[in-house]
Amino acid sequence: MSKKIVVTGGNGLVGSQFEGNDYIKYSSKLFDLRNTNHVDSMFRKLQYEPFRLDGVIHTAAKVGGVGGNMKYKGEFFYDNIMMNTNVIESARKHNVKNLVCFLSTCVFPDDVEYPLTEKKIHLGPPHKSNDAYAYAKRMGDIQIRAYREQYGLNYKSVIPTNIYGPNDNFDVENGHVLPSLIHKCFIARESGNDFEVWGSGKPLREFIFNKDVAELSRWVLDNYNEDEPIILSTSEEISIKDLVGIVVDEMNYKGKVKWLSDKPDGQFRKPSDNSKIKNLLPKYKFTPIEDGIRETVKWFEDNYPNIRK
Ligand code: NAP
Ligand code: GFB
Repeated sequence: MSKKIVVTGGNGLVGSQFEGNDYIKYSSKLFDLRNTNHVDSMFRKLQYEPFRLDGVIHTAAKVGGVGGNMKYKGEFFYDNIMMNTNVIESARKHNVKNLVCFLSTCVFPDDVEYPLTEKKIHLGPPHKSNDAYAYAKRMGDIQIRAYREQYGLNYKSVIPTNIYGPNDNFDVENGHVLPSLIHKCFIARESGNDFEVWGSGKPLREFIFNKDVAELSRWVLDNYNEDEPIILSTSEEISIKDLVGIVVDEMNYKGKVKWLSDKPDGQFRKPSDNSKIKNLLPKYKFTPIEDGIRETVKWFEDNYPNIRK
């Protein structure tokens, strides 16, 4: 009997990168993962398929950038805590032995000694801009540890930094910084208006390409079996100002960049320590940010206007 891995959120930025016969994916239109009955029917249905369910990569989440996180705190808390709770519990009930849960570097405390390591998740409150989402995600870590301890399951969590790539959500108000910048730069180039960027440009961020996240989290599913989450990061910081410079070059934008100082800067920085994944996979080559942005811009231009936005 062949083996399959369920990818929740299979249409998303990360989920879309799991390609081939190993994977089975369902849209939220078929199973709303906030609903316990839906999640149970998804796993029950899988038991009658002509393949064996070999693991779950749980990417589904309510996700957004600093704007979305500040505006929709209730939804970001409820949707994420319900999805994680349901998926992990139903996987257990249906005898799934291996599962990867997605956290995010925003789970870390705002005020903590840098760099961020896997041991520092619960040492203080997260940054105010995304506290609701961060607390919901932190509970994924607690649930995974509890299920490992009580049930002896090979469940574990990954902590990626800011992810970008083809198939992102290019929503200019609620999306993450890179897809928002690409979309806004495109609109400015086509309309002749200024390219409006939020904040001071001084904050620092770390970015990871969606294909790298998919490859690494599949590796984690197959090879990692620890209660401590694992950070997926290049550990290379870039300022928002320099990021804007790369987007402007790649989009061939010749107009004016206008900085909107009344828009949020968010957390100043969140530098992460990637030594754990580096020690386990010393030869892994992360996609350089310039190459990843070039591929994302090409994908955006090729697919516009049929993009998520
Ligand atoms: P995404 O592009 O927004 O995709 C999320 C997917 O979740 C969507 O395809 C959506 O499915 C699904 N989903 C949302 N609500 C659902 C519901 N109620 N029921 C079923 N499915 C639902 O997100 P992503 O950027 O790929 O994020 C993947 C994971 O990485 C998330 O857990 C996120 O927290 C984490 N993460 C993301 C970032 C980042 O910068 N993007 C950074 C760190 C961690 P449909 O399309 O079918 O509606
Ligand atoms: O990706 P982002 O929205 O989220 O990046 P975070 C925010 C940074 O980019 C801030 C600047 O410093 C903004 O001032 N920025 C500049 C912009 N222009 C724009 C723009 O047009 N749109 C956006 N969105 N930002 C998120 C968390 O934090 O990180 C999430 O809120 C998640 O929960 C994600 O964990 C990885 O990096 O601040």
